[in-house]
Amino acid sequence: MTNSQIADAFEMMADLLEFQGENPFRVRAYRNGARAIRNLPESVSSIVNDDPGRLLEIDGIGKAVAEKCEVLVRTGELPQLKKLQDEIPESVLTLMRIPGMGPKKAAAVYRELGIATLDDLKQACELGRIRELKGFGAKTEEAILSGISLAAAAGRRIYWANADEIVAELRSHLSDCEGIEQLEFAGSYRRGRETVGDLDVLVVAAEVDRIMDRFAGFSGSPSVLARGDTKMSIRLASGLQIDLRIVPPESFGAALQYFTGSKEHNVVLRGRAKQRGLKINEYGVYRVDGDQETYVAGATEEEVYAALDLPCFPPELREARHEFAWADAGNLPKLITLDDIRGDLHAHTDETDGQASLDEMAEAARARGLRYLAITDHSKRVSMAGGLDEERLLAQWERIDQFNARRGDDFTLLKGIECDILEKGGLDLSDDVLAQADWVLASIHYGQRQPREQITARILEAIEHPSVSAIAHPTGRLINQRPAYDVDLDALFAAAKKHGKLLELNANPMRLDLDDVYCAAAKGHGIPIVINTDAHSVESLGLMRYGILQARRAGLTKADVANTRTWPQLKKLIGRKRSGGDQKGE
Ligand code: DGT
Ligand code: CA
Ligand code: CA
Ligand code: ZN
Repeated sequence: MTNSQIADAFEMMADLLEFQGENPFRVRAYRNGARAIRNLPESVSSIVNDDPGRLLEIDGIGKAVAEKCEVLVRTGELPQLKKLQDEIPESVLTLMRIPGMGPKKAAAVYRELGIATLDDLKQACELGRIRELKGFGAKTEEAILSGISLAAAAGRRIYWANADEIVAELRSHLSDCEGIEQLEFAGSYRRGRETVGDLDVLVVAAEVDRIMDRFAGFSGSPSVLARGDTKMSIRLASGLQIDLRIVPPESFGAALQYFTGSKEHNVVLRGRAKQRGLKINEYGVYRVDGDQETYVAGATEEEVYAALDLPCFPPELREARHEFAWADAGNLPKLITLDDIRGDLHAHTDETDGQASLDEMAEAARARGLRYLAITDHSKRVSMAGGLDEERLLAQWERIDQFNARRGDDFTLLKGIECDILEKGGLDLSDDVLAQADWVLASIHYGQRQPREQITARILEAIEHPSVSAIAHPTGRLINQRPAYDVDLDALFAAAKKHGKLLELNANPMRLDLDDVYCAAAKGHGIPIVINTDAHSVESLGLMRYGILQARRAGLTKADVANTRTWPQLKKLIGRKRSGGDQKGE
């Protein structure tokens, strides 16, 4: 079982217990456990197998959770959870997951109005029955209604980062199966989409039965949805479907190309094949001569694309957006890689809501090979996180100076801040303090549902502020959870361009904000992107790779991303534009 599956089980326990009105401390214990496990760099399964006593040493894991971890890992299920799931109609769970709803509100509508399905809830909202419930109101009703459409659109798609964990597990599960000659994961996973609907695995293997048996034994006992001669599908307990296809070696490249997709990319490809008197499908590329078909290519993806006079597109670009035009013009971008990144410009410490100290974050960044890290804790308005006022910020900067004096030979800690853009407009810290920073991120945490003009005006004002370097998570969306602010992005791009400000691609796999499409738009405006982890712990400095994937989907190159530069170069970039210079040639 993966950590995320175990965490899901505890989160489900917490939701169901809370739905039942259980003691909040018990509910909290499961939630904390789920979070601790989700953030854990080690596998809970291996801890249970090696030395279960060690579970109790993990922050956030108490006795109840530790015991249930053991049961889960050993048996693949949790009797208490099963019992709860039997008592509460499953459809109610979908109500709890609507953004703006939660277990308490779901329990209230179930209890008071007998609503147990999304459809009933939607109807009740439209009839204005929800606003009449105690503790609800018209605003909540409206939020629930928009949450319903978001939930419906999101379906059961999982975050790419979770898919990646499952892929790693399945790889290792299949790795000791004899006779596998080639194995590759295709589909949206390979294209690096931010969410994945199902996983698609391709295998070249001599003995089909052996591999199918092994596949059926993955991760507890998944339900086998179908098992044929060359194709098999399973569904994991989490609901995720995995499709396995066994293909002959001479078709492996063609199958990999076909099942990587996207469907839209494949449609264009088929058209191009036809123009050349060729036919392409998941078995290969064929020359068509009357009713005679001759195999031309199929063993590798490279030869499949070459047969159509095309480069082997990076999977991230295969969305039928610009890739064919780029290939025709011979200017397919050389996409950014993780190695190109020199620094991280968004990180928190335990001075606010981060988990590690300033020194720990700095040393961890250095150990990852970064040359600079901006410490950007929250400002005072973000009181929940213990945000910094001017005095505490200046004290932190003094410690940063001391760190650099002591350890700053080949690494620089930058004096930064994530300054809140206030609800009423304006920044949360005084101008003279902000002017002393190396790096200022401005971002919105409150008033996210304000009307378009208001929220846009707030962001534009921040962009115009002389000390602001970049806007962090510019749209505020949380994938599958919360829609973007209603912000006028064209106005935002125009202002960023005019004032020489950068825009963030927040690498957190639940944010990825700006997304691929908007990053490409920003690039079109000539606005440099900064890819930041927004790390709240030493481990989460590793989130950078998710941001890189999204940047690649946007077609960004090393030159498009500001934190591939050295700090002196980057400093010039943000400084020079402020006095109206030209940023070309960096
Ligand atoms: P997902 O699973 O919803 O996240 O997205 P994909 O892209 O992985 O879609 P999936 O799993 O349905 O199919 C995998 C790939 O197989 C898809 O990207 C392209 C290819 N494919 C599937 N069905 C068709 C089809 O009807 N026509 C074409 N041209 N390609 C298809
Ligand atoms: Ca898929
Ligand atoms: Ca599929
Ligand atoms: Zn942050």
